Amino acid sequence: MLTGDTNGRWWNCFPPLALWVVAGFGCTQNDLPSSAQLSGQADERALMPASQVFAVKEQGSAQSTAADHPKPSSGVIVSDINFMQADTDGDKALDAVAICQNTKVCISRGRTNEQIIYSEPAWVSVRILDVQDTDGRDGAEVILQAFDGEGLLVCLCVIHDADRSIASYQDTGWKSVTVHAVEDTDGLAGREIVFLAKDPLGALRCLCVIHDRSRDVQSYQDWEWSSVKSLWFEDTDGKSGMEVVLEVQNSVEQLSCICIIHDATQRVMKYSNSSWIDGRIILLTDTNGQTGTEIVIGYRSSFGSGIAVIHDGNETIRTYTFRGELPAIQHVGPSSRHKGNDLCVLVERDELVILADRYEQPVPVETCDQGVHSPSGPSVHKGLQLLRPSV
Ligand SMILES: [Ca+2]
Ligand SMILES: [Ca+2]
Ligand SMILES: [Ca+2]
Repeated sequence: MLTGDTNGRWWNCFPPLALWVVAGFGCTQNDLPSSAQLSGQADERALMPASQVFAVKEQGSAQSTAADHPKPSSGVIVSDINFMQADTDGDKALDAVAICQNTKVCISRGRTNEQIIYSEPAWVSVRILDVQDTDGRDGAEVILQAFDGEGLLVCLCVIHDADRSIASYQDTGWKSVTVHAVEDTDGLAGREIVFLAKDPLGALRCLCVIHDRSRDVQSYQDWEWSSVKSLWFEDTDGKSGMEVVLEVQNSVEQLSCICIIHDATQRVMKYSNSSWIDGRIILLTDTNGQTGTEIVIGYRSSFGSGIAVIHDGNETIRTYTFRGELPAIQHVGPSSRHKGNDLCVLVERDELVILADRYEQPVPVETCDQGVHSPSGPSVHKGLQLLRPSV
């Protein structure tokens, strides 16, 4: 029924099949990622459409909480800001930030009523994306995109109202940029601006991170990233700074890797497995009670299906393989005596199993309550985040 290959570093799970591949990874800086590929097991089983099998359902009496839902930072920042209030100069009083005359950013200082206009000759239109502290110094910076008369990107610009300056970030290779988040990715004061840039031919140029604090741009690139399916911001290693988690599919829409950018150390971890035919991230949750969130992937293989849990904190993957269709996670919650969430999963022939970090193998149970709840207490969802991809 079940074949649980669930222990330790995943390349130790199948010693005869383990194969290291580090190929073509072109980070523009520093370290190559670790990369492992694992040969799959052959089987003739037909594949089900993804929509039929990637299901995560809640059971029991638990109430949904804010933590049940994906973070807004998973998506693209699309809403333009025409007006907002924030302390932009660091004097603790709110200032008013607005688009004015279509091409300029006007700030009205709350304490003095002084009007300050920020513009550049090349700005024919501007979009304010966010107002956040990006440099780690007092005052929130205004993050904007400016375009020329033909609608082409002039810059990603950051207005530092505290010292009345504009930092302009641009590159001839950036035909278009999509800002995905303004988050702290390096663990240092100030939030970083994370975006995907495409070149004039529409190809992915980079996942780039603006460190406005030091006025530099970190560019992460890989030939495989031409089709980033979705990206998430999550602390996966338990160290300060959010990691950027990329779900990457290849040209035939097979899951090609989960890549995790550790911007604090400028390192990219690449998790892939040749047996992943199609798959995606279905859950971000803590499974072991240690700092750092685990990434749960559901995938189909030629052999059947599986669930892989990436422990980025110690750079391991635990893989559970099943012969049937992709298992559906029924419940996620803590056990009575252990930290971290267990997964209760419906597998082939309508059997339920518990996948828990402390067990070597899937543990069959009659009901999900058996494994993941304290016997007398109410069911609790803790740290559950159901994911919907942002394409
Ligand atoms: Ca600031
Ligand atoms: Ca930072
Ligand atoms: Ca981190």
